[in-house]
Amino acid sequence: MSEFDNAAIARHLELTADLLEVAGADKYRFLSYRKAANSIRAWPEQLTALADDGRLTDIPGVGAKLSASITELLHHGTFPELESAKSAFPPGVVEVMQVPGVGPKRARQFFDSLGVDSPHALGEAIESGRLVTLGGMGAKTVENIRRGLESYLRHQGRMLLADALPLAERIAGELVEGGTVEHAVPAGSLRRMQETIGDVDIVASSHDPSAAMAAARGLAEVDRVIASGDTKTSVLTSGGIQVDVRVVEPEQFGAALQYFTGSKEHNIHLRERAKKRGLKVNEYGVFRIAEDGADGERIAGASEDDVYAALGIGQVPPPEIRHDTGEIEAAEEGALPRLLERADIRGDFHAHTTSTDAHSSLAENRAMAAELGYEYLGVSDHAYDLRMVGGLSVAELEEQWAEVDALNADGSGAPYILKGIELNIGADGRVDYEPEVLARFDYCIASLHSGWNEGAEEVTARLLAAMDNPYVDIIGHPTGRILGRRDPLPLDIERVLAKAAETGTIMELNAYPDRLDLRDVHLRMAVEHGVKIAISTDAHRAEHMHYMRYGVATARRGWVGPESCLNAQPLDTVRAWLRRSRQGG
Ligand code: DGT
Ligand code: CA
Ligand code: CA
Ligand code: ZN
Repeated sequence: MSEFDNAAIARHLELTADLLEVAGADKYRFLSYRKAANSIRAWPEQLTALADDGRLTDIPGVGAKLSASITELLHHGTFPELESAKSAFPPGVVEVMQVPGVGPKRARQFFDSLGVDSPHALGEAIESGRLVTLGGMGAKTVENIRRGLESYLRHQGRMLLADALPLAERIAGELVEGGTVEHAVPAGSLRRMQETIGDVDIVASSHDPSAAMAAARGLAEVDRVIASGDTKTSVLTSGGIQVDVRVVEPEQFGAALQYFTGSKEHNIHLRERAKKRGLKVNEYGVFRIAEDGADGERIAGASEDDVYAALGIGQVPPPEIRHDTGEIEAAEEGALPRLLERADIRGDFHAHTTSTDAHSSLAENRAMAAELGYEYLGVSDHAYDLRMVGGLSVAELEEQWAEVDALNADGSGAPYILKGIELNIGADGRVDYEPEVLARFDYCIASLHSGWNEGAEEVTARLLAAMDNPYVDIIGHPTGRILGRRDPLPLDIERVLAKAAETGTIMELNAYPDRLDLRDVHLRMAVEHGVKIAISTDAHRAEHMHYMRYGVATARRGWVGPESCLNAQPLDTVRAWLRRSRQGG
């Protein structure tokens, strides 16, 4: 039996849901697959273990029928509902559906009327002008789809960090446990914690390379071996992910890890630097260059510390910032900032509950916050204007506040719950509720949830207006992007950050794996503007609060230190940073 990891199972269930939706199936049917996929992605244990014990139905949203389908999938690589859904349409139709601006109804329409069966065919239909002849398709809609297709093609073939990292860590662990390798570490874009990953690179050290390569071929996750030589083995996992395992001698491990961590730009800068000093650096070590130009004495290679030191760089730049954007110069001067760490995080400000569209109760979220060692937790459900996901009325808010007060007074010593909300930024920057209601929250997040087709001027103006509202403390997922599915809003980030600095508005770094918004370059700009960052998971079930890890990693990529991070502060500092307390409001 090949081993499917949770992310791979989730993707198969999502594919089934997508196919059913295109086919016009009952909403209840396809949503049940999506809900289950959502739980499974965040589930802390591997489903293969649960299946062995017959415990799959422990997962919320997984009943007897779905449990049987997952068991089939684990044993045979597919299940009957998926196969019958696949046979109804060419699989390319699902890809068409995933193009931003298309969706299931239009994918079906394009297929039925124009035979569009792939993103490529969609591009042709747009170029030839055939799409605009269809009912309901104005020139503006077609233009949106054209841009959506561009964005879709840019992201194709890459996976989310959160889908790849747990797999890579499991594989590295498995290699070490097997006994043939000493160290095994995920390298490449994964070690740099890039938001999307092309392939997984693992660097291993061993005194017995051929045994290590055999171990790589025999990993439980392997579906197919692509190539295997003396120092490198490439495999495809059953989830369709390519993994490159490279093995070196232990005294070369630091040099190999450095080389295969990249980035390419960082490595090129190091190589040039080495050259100027009469040195050469590659994946085997740092060498002096002999008179005749050949490799001379080897002076470093066992550890990354040695490699950088041999090049005259006293500090090792953290992998997340190795992009040749000033980190080498700072490291040389011993001036690297202390970057945020997971252990600095004391709470989470963005977590939804069963009062709106999430799957865990307030008490369950609090229990998770306690498990994570937090001091405080902000509840921030959707506000009234987002009624379609159960946005809270004032009466419902009263109920939630009573529950918060009761939990905070229960003497359990659990993390303190702050009363928050996720407001919707509407036309002209207006938000939900009357000021008297807004004044009763401990803090307010305000997010753009509409206006995806607005221009830069309009959408920036809306955000700036919201930031002038004294009750708006935090801007949620500021650019609104969803990786691989929705491009960021065309915000004028400079103006937004200047306004945030002026008004003391905090910017969210939404840690949900397909958002990571603000992104790295914007975070670094924010820090330079003196803007504070709140790293929040936007949890829609308690387990999602583990996504904080990806938020911290993204913050590090943006050179964010603990002094700029709201939820790295103790509670009294948090209160002082919120706008309302400074304004006596
Ligand atoms: P990915 O896989 O597209 O998410 O990005 P990476 O950065 O993991 O790229 P990958 O897998 O092609 O190569 C892994 C690392 O190996 C890369 O980060 C740096 C190093 N590397 C690869 N090709 C070159 C190269 O041509 N020159 C240098 N200096 N380093 C390279
Ligand atoms: Ca890679
Ligand atoms: Ca690679
Ligand atoms: Zn939210």
